[in-house]
Amino acid sequence: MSSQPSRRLLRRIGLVLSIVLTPLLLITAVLIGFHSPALASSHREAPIISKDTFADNTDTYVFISPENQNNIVFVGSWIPFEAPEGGPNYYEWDDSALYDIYVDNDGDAKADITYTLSSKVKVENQATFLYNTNTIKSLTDPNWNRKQYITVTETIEGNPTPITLVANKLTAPVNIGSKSTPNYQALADAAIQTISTPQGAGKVYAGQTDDAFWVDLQVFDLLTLRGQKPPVGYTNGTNIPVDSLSSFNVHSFVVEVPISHVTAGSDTVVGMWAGTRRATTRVIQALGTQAHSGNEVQVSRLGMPLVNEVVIPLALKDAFNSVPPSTDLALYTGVAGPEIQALLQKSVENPELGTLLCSLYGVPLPAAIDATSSDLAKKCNTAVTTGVPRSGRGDIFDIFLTGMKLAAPFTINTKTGPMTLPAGFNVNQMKTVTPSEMIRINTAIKGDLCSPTPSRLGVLGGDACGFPNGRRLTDDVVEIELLAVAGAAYPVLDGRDTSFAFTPALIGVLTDGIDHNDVPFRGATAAGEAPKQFPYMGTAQSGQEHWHTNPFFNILLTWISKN
Ligand SMILES: [Ca+2]
Ligand SMILES: [Ca+2]
Ligand SMILES: [Ca+2]
Ligand SMILES: [Ca+2]
Repeated sequence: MSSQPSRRLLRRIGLVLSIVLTPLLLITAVLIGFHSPALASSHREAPIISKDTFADNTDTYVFISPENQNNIVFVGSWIPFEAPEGGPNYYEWDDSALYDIYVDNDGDAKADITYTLSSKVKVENQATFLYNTNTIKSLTDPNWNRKQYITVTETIEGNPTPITLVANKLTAPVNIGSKSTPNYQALADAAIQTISTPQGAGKVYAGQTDDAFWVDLQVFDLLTLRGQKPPVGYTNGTNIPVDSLSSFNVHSFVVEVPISHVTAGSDTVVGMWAGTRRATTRVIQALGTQAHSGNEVQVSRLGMPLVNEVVIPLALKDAFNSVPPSTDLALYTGVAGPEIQALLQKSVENPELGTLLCSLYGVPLPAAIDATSSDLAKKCNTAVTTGVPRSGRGDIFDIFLTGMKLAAPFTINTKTGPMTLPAGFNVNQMKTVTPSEMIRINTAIKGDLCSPTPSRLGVLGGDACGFPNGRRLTDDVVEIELLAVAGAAYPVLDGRDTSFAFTPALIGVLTDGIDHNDVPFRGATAAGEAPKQFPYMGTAQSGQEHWHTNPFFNILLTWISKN
């Protein structure tokens, strides 16, 4: 497994080097030549939500539709680590939860459009313990005993009456195996719903899919990146990278609508995040029943990947899951008290991950208090003035909280060749800026402006159509964020510390050896290729085929690829 990407990537290096002009891109090119690294996006990232699996957002994505450049696609995934063979009560949407995808189009950090998924299970035959009593040949097949129906609404801000886009339609069953679900793809496709908006048709899918995130979670062993030499990798034991999420499924809610349906006025940028709501009160009743009542409150939230995982400190993780982006600025500027303000601001503008990279592995940080000091407290921290937002790392602040505007020229790869964007170029900042955490995408950056060979490193790879300008399924966000924390984007987004230069020699260290998803996305012919077909996520993996990747399997794959 590890030998294949390196040959492919070496070829890409040559390609990139031949057209790269800016130092940042050179750095990226060097980076591509080495193996990559890791952190899970938002899987079990906070103490309380980790005990509420069915409400746990795992990832969010927003990208221009590969099928239609006039459409935008929003994806929310939930339920981490779904083992495909997890029966007899297989994974499904939680009927007592509401799953939301939020879109802000005017920059006030409040949702202007909310897509809400709810579900209802109907058991056809209570006399069996089985999920299905024979092969499931269609969604309406009576052999599928535990059917689930979905409803999707669209709520427009200011209009109290939601619009029903999908009314009580069957979703797909889970992918069990070749006896129960021999033609799983057809079942999943049958669950795709066509929806209509005033600006044109769209699509919805809400059901089991492959988990599109990939990462070696062993990174949480004191920031170990397997595949690297010690001290970054291990001295003893297994040092082979593993995609910890390989072979696992999630449940995904995918909404595709015309771009013009979600943008406002002349602003081409929108922000998106997802969340889960639950009723405040659950009453455990006699005979194994439960009752849910009270207001629906948010218990999970996810915009940018890895924010709650590695940016937000433990003390605030579950609180973060409970608040909307519209409260972020108030918390950041001290409404909840000076301690929280200081903690939040430090978490973003002097990220702990950067301090760890610097103190454990000697990665130099931008705007270090004293870059030459032998005192790690000075060398490995950036000064932050509490109460003055963006006084610390402006690059991290912009990427996560406002969207990006260039502080210095930056060259991207386009269909017609390299194009240098001038200082001041607006990558993905809305006209009105309310600092708040969400994924922002400039819907005008698409088509010919994208790199003809999409870079898994997104904007850092010279591909303006990738993360953190939106997030595609193929973007290697673990690596992009490690690089960003190490200052790869600092010169073009902040640059106030003119003595800082991102060190190419360090780039090979910040990789986890896992470059792409374990299975092809929908419509693609190989893992790592861009998806071509709605709902874009890889087809749910089968319980029959479930073989969780382990180092020995990797060795076997490597051997097979060489022989
Ligand atoms: Ca990676
Ligand atoms: Ca989560
Ligand atoms: Ca708004
Ligand atoms: Ca996967």
